[in-house]
Amino acid sequence: MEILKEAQAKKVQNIYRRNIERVLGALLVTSDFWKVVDYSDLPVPYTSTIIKVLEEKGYVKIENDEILLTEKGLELVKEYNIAPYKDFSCEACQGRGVPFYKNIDFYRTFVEIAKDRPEPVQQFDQGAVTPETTVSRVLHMDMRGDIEGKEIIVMGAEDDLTGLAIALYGGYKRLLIIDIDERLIEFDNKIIKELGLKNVEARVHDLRNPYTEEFLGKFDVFVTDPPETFAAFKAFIARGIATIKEHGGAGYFGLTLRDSSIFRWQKFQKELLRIGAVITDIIQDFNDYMNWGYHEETKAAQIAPVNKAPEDIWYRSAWYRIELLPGFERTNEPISDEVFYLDEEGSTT
Ligand code: SPD
Repeated sequence: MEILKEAQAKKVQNIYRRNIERVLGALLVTSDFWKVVDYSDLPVPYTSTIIKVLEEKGYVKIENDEILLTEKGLELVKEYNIAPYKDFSCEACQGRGVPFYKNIDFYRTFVEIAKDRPEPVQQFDQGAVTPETTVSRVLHMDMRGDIEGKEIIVMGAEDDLTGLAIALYGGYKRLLIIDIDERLIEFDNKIIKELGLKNVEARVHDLRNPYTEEFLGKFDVFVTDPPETFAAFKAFIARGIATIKEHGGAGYFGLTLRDSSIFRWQKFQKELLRIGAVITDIIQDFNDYMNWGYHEETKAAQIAPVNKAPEDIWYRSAWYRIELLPGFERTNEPISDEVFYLDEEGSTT
């Protein structure tokens, strides 16, 4: 409670005792700050503040960019029976429940095509998921009956190439891919043309602008991966829901705990229920993001208690699937770009 109060005094409000325990449990198995963030399921600024309080109180020391529990820290862990972080997730599917190699030809084709993809840019908070993740997303959608014969819109986050992957996979009735980044749309269109892919269109669109009639109520399924501020969540998810034709339609998106707290998840989830959605799937750590080249320029790098950049995958997100129930709400208001990417919990943009 003392550690919690100190962290809260440093303006970290959205944490509770369990978060301190998770950080200590992570420190029992790793000294890498970015792994501690991952294992704690906490936003970077919150993990950083907790580590700084632990250091001030002599429970940890930082040497050569490694965070180490001191004798006093080890005694604390023992006194409160804090368990080390454990990972028993399935090695075959990497915890996703969908092994990417179930359709190995599709995976190989996607990897070959994705090797020339544009680099992530900071301007749009890009950071692409691994090819294994993208392929698993598509297989998961197909498994849930959301590809065959469906009209699908992929909205933003095309740095993950999920739209292109669905186009390669086929089986849908119609596919529309929209993204603000011209480079990604050009990349998709080049492949679509070269391979002669049918019933698919990729075009530039800024999701902050309201949709025209051509988007509203025209699709069975939407897919996106929003930044984590509430404004961005509304821009991406409310817009996605507005594209759905009728009840029974579905939406897919990632939500992370690296740029957002569990308290904000509750706010997101309440908003989903209010709109008339039901959450059918939350697969924790489904999405693995490859490290992005602009890390040094981010708030995350500045506030981290170490100078070492992440070397391995540490940024992961849960994959959500929602279904729309009778009477669901369609909204289509302009979205302000204030706090679109960064706020007190977000730091990786
Ligand atoms: N800026 C780092 C990469 C962030 C990628 N977006 C993740 C969104 C999760 N909803």
